[in-house]
Amino acid sequence: MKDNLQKLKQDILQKLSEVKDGSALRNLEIKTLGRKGELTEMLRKINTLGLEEKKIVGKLANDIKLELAGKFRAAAEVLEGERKNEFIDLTLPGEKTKRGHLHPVTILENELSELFSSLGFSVLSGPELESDYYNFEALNIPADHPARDMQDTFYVARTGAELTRADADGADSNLLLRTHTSPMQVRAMEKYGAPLRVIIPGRCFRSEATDARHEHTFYQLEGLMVDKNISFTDLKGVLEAVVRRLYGAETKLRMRPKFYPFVEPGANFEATCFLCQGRGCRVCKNSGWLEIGGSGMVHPKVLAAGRIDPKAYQGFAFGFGLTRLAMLKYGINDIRLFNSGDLRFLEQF
Ligand code: FA5
Repeated sequence: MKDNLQKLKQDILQKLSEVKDGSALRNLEIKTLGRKGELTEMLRKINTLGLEEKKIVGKLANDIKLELAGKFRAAAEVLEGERKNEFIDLTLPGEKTKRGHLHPVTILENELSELFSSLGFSVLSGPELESDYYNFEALNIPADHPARDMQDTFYVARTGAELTRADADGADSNLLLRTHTSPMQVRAMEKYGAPLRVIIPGRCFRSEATDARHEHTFYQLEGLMVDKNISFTDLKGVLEAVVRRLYGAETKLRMRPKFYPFVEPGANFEATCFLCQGRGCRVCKNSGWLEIGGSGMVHPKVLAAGRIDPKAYQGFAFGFGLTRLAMLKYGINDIRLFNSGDLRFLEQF
């Protein structure tokens, strides 16, 4: 036991000579002299020795304990002295905290939300995990409609609890990742009735073969206005105001007929190419125009699904491809960069 005590003492003195700061010193002191410290444990064992041995070893252990306590005190004083003498240069520049910033799609979403709010629209959000009913059926796209092929998506199995909600959503309603923000048209009409002015920005999903302009996960911004005596000219006026705000006062808007089952008539809308100002370039495939989204007058069947009388009210709706808008605004040539998480890309905004 005497040998063990001597060995422990040498060990501790060695470690003490290597200590560089106050917190390391405190840790070593606790490990040695603390309640469960190595030396304390050894002192406890002395009780198990015979009387004669106890006297000799006990004295040695106490001497070592006192000696080490003194060494710890001395080391603490030295470190404290060094700390006080340390020179702190207050004129050195501080460490810079890295600040994050908004994603380019969020910047655009905020800009458009502000613009539409100034036109009297409220901003809503809706579920990304949507029912088949709201995503397709209520929008006049029945199960066998060819328009479903254009918007293939990811389907999610329901649990027992969700089946109850499916009944409320409509018959045979499976869950899926929404393919567009249009399901919120019917949800908003059901909840708020007419008259109504809302926009719904949000994330959408499609089972796509991805390329520079198509992603499986992207953002849209839906708009819906329902009132008495609403016409196509109101739709065009609102869309014009938006593209001019986004791309400058000289920007022109072009609308061309396009079929969507939930509007009648339906149209896509295009803006003068931001890069070539309509002269034709690589980005607009030499057409001078860039497609931004789909729009039209709300189909009477969709108004009825939203419990609004189609004989008393009309409405228009539009869906911007928000991620595509961001590509146009910032001159980004590959949509896949948005979800890449690549900081070299994100830090540019
Ligand atoms: C729709 O999604 C309709 N819900 C739009 C609409 C709303 C029409 C209201 C009428 C009334 P479409 O599939 O064309 O339509 O998509 C609209 C826009 O979303 C496209 O112009 C494009 O900008 C964007 N978009 C569609 N698919 C993708 C994709 N895979 N990746 C990125 N953007 C996409």
